[in-house]
Amino acid sequence: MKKELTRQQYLDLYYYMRLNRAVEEMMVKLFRQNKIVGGLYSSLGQEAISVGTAYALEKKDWLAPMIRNIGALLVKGVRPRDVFMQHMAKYDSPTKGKDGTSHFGDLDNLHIVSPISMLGDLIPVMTGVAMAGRYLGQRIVAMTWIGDGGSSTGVFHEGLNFAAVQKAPFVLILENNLWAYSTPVRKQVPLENLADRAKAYGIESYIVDGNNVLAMYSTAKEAVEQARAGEGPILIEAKTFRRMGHAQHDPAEYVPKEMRAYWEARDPIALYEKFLTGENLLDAKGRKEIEEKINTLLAKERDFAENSPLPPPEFAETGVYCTGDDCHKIRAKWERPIAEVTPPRSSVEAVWTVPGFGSGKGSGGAHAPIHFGDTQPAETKPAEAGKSAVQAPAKAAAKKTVKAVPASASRKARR
Ligand SMILES: Cc1ncc(C[n+]2csc(CCOP(=O)(O)OP(=O)(O)O)c2C)c(N)n1
Ligand SMILES: [Mg+2]
Repeated sequence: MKKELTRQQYLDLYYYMRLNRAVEEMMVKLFRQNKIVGGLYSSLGQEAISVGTAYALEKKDWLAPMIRNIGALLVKGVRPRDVFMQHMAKYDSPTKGKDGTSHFGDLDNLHIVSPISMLGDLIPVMTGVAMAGRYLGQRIVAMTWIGDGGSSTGVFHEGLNFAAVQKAPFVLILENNLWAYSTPVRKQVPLENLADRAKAYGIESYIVDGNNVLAMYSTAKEAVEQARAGEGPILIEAKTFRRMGHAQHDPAEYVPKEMRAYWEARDPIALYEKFLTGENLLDAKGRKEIEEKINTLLAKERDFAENSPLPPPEFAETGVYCTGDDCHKIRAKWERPIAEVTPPRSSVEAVWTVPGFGSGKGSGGAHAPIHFGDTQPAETKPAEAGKSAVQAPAKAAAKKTVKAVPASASRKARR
C-alpha cells in the first residue's frame, strides 16, 4: 500500500467502506424484522472493490451497479435513506416502491444507470453510454461490475467485444469472489485468471487484490484515465471472496471452512485500518468519531425510511406505459452542434478522435486481426463519398475516427 493520496482521500475511502458495511448490517436487521421486501444481498468482504473503483470516477462519469455494489452507490452520492427505502419498497424511494433492492438509477444528477437482472447485460448498455458520451462531446467514462459467474454469459463476451472494437471509454470490474450461487469458479471457468478473458478482445486487463482498497483505487484510477484518454476499454479482475451466501436465504454451507477462514483473516476494512494506523492517519479517537458519525447518520436515515409510507394501491397502475414527455423528460446534453452529428452532415469528424479506431487494434496493441489477404481499412474523402474508396496507409487510418464509408468500399476493405 503506497502513500500517495491526500489525508482526506485516505479517510474518505475508510469512511465509505465503513458506511457500506454499516448500511448493509442495518438492512440485515430490517430484513429480520420483516421490513425488507424481496431479496437482500451482501457485499461483506467486498467493500474495497465497490468503494475503491467508484472513488476513481469523476462526478460527470457514469456507473451501473450490480447487487454487491451498494458501496459504489454511496460513493457516487446516493443517500442511505434511498437505499433503505428502495429495499423496503417505500413510496419515497427512488422507484416509489415499484422496484426493490438496488434496482434504481439517477440519470439526471448522479449519472447512475439502474441495474439489469440479466447478468452481463449492463456491459453493452454501459458501452452504449460510453459511446454516447463520446458522440455528445463529453469526456466521460462508464463503469460497471460483473461477477465470476456473470463473466460466462454470452452477453459479457458480445458486450466486451463491442466495447473493444468501438474503443469505448468503458471500465469493467470483474469481481471474482470464487462463487456463483453454489458453483465454485473452478467448476465453471477453466482459467486461473478471469482477466485473461480480455485477451480475446485485444484489450488491457489488470489483476488486483480485491481486499486492498488502495490497490483497487489506484488501478481503477489508472484504468479510468486510460479510458478517458481514448485508449479503449479495460477489464480489472478483483480477487476476493463472497463471505455470505448468495442472498439472505442462503447459509452457504457448501463453502469449505478453511476457505472462509482464509478470507475472513483478510477483511478489507481491518487491513485498511492497520495501514491507516501505521501511517498515523487514523487513531482510536478518529476511528470512534467516524463510527459515531455513521451511527448518527444511519439512525436518522433508517427513521426516515421507516416513517415513509408504502405506495397507495392505485399507484400500481400508473407509470406502466410510456406517456410521452412526462415519461422521458431526459434530454441529451449536447456539447457540440447537433447539426454536426445528425444527417446530412453526420459524416464529419468527431471532436474527440480516438487513435486506432477502425484499424482492428485493441488497446493492448498486439492483437490486430489482420488476416491473410486483408487490406488496410479503407478511408473515403467526403468529396468522393459514393465513388470509390481511397486506400490509406495504416498510420494515417489509425489517426482517423468514425467515417462514413460506402457499402461497396467497406465490403472491399474486408475482403
Ligand atoms: C443471464 C442470467 N443468468 C442467471 C441469472 C441468475 N443469477 C443471479 S445472480 C447469479 C449468480 C451470479 O454469480 P456471480 O456472477 O459470480 O456474482 P456474485 O453473486 O458472486 O456476486 C445467477 C446465476 C441471472 N440473473 N442472469
Ligand atoms: Mg461470484
